[in-house]
Amino acid sequence: MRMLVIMLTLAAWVYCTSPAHAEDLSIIPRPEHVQIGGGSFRFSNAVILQADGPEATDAAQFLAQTLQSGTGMNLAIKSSSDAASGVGAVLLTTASANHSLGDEGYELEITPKGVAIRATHGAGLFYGVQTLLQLMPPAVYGHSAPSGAEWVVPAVTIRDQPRFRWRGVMLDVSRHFVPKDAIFRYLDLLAMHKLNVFHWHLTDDQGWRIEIKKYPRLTEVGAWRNSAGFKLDNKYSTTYGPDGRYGGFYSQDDVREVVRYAGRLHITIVPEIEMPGHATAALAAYPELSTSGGPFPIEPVAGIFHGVYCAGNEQTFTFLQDVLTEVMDLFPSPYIHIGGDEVPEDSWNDPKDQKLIVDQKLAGPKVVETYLVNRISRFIHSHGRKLVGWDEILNPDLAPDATVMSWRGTKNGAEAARAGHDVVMSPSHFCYLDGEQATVTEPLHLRGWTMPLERVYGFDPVKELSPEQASHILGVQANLWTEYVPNFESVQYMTWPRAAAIAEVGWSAASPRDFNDFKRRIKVDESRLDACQTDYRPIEEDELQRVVTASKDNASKIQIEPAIPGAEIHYTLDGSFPTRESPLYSGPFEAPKDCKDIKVGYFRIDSVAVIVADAPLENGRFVQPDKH
Ligand code: TNX
Repeated sequence: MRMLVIMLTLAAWVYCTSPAHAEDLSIIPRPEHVQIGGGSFRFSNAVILQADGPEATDAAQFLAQTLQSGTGMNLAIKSSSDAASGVGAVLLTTASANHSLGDEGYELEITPKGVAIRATHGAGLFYGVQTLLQLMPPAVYGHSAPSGAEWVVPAVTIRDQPRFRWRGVMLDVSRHFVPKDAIFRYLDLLAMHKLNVFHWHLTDDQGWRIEIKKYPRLTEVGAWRNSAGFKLDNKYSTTYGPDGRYGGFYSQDDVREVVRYAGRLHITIVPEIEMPGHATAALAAYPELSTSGGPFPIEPVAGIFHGVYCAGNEQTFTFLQDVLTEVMDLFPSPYIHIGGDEVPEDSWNDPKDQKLIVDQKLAGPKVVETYLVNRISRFIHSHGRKLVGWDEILNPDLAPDATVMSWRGTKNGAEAARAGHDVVMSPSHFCYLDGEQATVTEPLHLRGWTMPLERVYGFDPVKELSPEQASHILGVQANLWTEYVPNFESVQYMTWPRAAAIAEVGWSAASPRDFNDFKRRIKVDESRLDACQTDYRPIEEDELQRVVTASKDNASKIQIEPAIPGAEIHYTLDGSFPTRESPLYSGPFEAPKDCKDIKVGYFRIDSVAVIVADAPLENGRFVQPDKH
């Protein structure tokens, strides 16, 4: 089915490669300035890529590799001094760029004779290449060229640069582990949408996911739990060790590979090592560093726990600094995230922390966390890096160069900016991708609130801030917590297309913001995601209102609409959550009279994203068709 959609989209594309209007292009995020020219430029093996230095060569190589795998074309790369310029050339250059383009901006000029991409830095050239690729048929992102496809781009001049320099997505790999190869694929898609920060949430109560040579028990003990957890059926999760336990971790070699890969995509990876709370998995391995002494299980459920590092114990600082030293050796990121969220207020009642409060004259328990954060901040700072933390770290005594990630609304971010801290806006009521994408027909989720595409798209990180405060807003970030996102397909489903909305919030000018136009472009983006074989939530499902009806010919029969193309339908009549083992729907049926509701699960064939809708029944009959 998906294949058919790709082919139809492709066919439509080939016949309209020369748009008359800028509004016909489908670039995400929307570029700053677009001027349509006349005619088009055709890619073929005869086209030469001319690069004028190492950064341009990197961008040219990325373009050549993408075209190679997507179209089968083999384009030669030449240094611009020895290549014949003119017809049939794609020029990539940092030499003649206009400096007002900034660090990440670019100019892309396409005429029937050739293509030029100009930027001041490699990142800009890379984004120029991404835009060029988005002007091609979406199949360019795939791995098998459809026969007869024409690789033609419209003549156009684009000048473009980002609104914010931090355009991030956070992925929680603690609650559910995402293997290294999947991380590569995830990064590819972030880069396609000009997102430039991958915040890797590597540790939490439910799992420690990064090898630390000095403390091997962190991954020997901390990376594994007895079940998939979160009361989920084990079969929805995919990463089990040889002994059958759930979990996994990245070796230091894995991390180096991922960091190198991200670097080529101009993505900074910001690692997060949670402290002082959300530390149960670490403390299961080293309970002597905790406030209570333990023992601790690797938590198999969601929540806020008392696995907290003891700030009154010097060994805690030795440990945390050793861990961060290895982390900073692995990650070149200027920012190191230390968590800092959701520390229970009564955490510091143990004798060592009580003594610390007296000795250091700390004004109450909340300041114990600040004491720990500021010591760690000094340590990170002395290594030439900056600390980032969730907004709970905000406190009058917080080290001035600490960056605050505002998740409990935007007001903490606004306050932090007023106090002179840099801020990343990531408020849960706009940016949390663990919220369901619609009110019906969505997978099991944690938040119990709805985070539809339109809401994410409508976010403005500097709304209601003074110019002075706004100058401290580094940018925006979407967060995907994975308590109920048990495998990589579900990660993709929850990420796309909402991360594309965050990309546009972070990159494109605040106005115009036209959601209908964004949806039109998302339809094309879906074809790109199809070509990448990436799951996502199709936007036409927004129009999905009613999935259960009484059948027309016999009102006593229940009829379930095949609302999601290609999905298997399973249902339950006892209120339980449908699984693939629940009865398979094969046509209208009569429900028992005592049955109160029907739950319908749409199971995509190619993933386990479960989509559930409810409908009330009375005397075994479906009663409110218009209210769903
Ligand atoms: C709060 S946001 C958390 C996470 C949970 C998330 C669930 C934040 C800094 N902490 O530990 O996974 O809610 O939405």
